[in-house]
Amino acid sequence: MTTADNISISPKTPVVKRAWWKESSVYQIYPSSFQDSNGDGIGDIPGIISRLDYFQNLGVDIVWLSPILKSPQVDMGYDISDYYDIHAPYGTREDVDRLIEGLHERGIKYVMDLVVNHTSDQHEWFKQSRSSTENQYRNWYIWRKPKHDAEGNPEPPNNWKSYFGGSAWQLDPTTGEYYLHLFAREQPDLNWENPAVRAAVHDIIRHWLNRGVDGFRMDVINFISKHLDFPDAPITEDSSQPWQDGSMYYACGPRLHEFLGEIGLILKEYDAFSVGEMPCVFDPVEILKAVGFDRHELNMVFQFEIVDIDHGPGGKFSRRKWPLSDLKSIVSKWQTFMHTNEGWNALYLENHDQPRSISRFASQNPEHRTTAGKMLATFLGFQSGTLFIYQGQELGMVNVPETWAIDKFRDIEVLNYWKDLLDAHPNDPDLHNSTLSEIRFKSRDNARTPMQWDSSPHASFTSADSTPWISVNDDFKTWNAASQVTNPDSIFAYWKQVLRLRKEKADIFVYGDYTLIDGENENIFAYTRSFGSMTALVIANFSSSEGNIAWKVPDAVAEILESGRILVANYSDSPKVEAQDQRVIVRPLEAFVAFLDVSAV
Ligand code: TEU
Ligand code: CA
Repeated sequence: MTTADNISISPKTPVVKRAWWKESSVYQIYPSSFQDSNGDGIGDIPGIISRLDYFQNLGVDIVWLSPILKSPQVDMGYDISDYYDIHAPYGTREDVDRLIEGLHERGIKYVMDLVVNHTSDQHEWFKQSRSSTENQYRNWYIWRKPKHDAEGNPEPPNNWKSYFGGSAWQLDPTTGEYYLHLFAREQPDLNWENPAVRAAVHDIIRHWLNRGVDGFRMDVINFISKHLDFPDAPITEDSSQPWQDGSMYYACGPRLHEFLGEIGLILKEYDAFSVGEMPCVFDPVEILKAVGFDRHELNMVFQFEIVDIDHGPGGKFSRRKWPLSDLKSIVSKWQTFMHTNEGWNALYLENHDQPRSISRFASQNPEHRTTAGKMLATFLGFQSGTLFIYQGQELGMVNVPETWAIDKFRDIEVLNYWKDLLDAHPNDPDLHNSTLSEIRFKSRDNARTPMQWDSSPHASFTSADSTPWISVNDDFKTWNAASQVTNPDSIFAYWKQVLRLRKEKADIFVYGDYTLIDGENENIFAYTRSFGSMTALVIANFSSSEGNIAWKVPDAVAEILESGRILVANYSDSPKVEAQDQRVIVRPLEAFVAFLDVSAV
């Protein structure tokens, strides 16, 4: 079957092609919160260099750093003012050279965050662009004339909303025109229609590849091609809101694959790694256009269907209770589709934009926390795709404490959201309180608290007498790397095992196929991976409150449980199989992998 854009959708599974980037696991570092080396309370590159052995010990192949380039830090470095210089508090270009060298010495690759949908408003290109309609950089950004209301006041060219509140358009007084910014108004969107912009991006890519970078994570890369007529978005949200979701007109726009193809040519020359971030698209056919093996655009994409699963009717700061069967449909959809169609998945539950996975998908209750962290590692770590671990996830770090008031938060998204709420509802303490608890649950700052290295002051993220830019989580005395790295029962040790198994048994865990088992069960997520004579059964009980569950073992997997062996498990004694009536007693949050190779029996 063939659809538009020459994507062929295959009815049967081809043999999955091998590639080094499929067998790699990635560790994401949030530079400002990883390790401070000079006591200014901000993590930095020398700090990361001092922890190089930690990555090697964990067993990752690639380290990805969130942006470290020069930036006014309106959005924590996702607003770049110079693509060739380093944000001074993080270090220098020479520090980056040393970092790359240190990683390479340990056989680890370095992936850089490429933020080119937009720049900072302090970038020289934008300063020029806004200075006059005649400036040679004018057309590097997206400028439009105002609309006018009945009184003749200027209004934005359309009703698109920005991710960080208000309209996505900002009126610039110098020329009386609006520019587009899908994120903060200090993050103007580049005009990719302009070949000079694309050439400038290609130069940046080559520059860093030549300097030793091994690949890129590309920020909101599916937003770079917009519908140029800029239509109004349909009213899909609260209709009293003037600003609506315009993503249907800028996500995966008309020229996306042409632009990605140009970048892909450069990446191919260097055999570079690539993962694109693609919010707002849930159709795998759309994403296959970028990640199809022979398309030579991107290796893989972060899709958002899992991390958007609990967004309620009022957006991310409202809740939605989701049944496990929803998660099963989502996971199975992507697993099966990419496997059958020569695409590839990026596997993640956390990053710098998401709350902590234990708090969100399982239970951070102290009696369950370790089991929960290991359960999620099992659930995610044996799927098909390239595995991403976000700093602290390997330690079971959780969301910010319930005691955090709004003044503890640092993220522009949350602070703008809060300000808009106070403006709209100044005298509604109940609403303020309920919103604050949503913020504690979903805010991006949950992921941004400093790494918890040990039980010393500030968890040794920074020196005892300095103040971290954002508070360390209260639980650091118990929950830290020092207490876990040498403990064989820790979450850290468990992740290490998962990473090792993916390497040792790459045939099955990287290249094998995926089958969902018992899709209706609302507590237990079970799937198999198989390759040749090998089958692995992965069981993850998401429930912590149902007590023990007597799981009727489906016929398809009974043999694996009876004759196979356990590769990894999050309870210290083996799973309780009652062979006679084909039941397994699955304990709260229990997870394990049973493995059978029939050629070896
Ligand atoms: O995020 C893009 C994005 O759409 C979300 O993950 C975003 O954080 C979320 O919608 C807010 O609710 C990327 C970066 O990962 C993020 O840190 C940046 O703020 C954003 O792009 C702009 O560069
Ligand atoms: Ca520092």
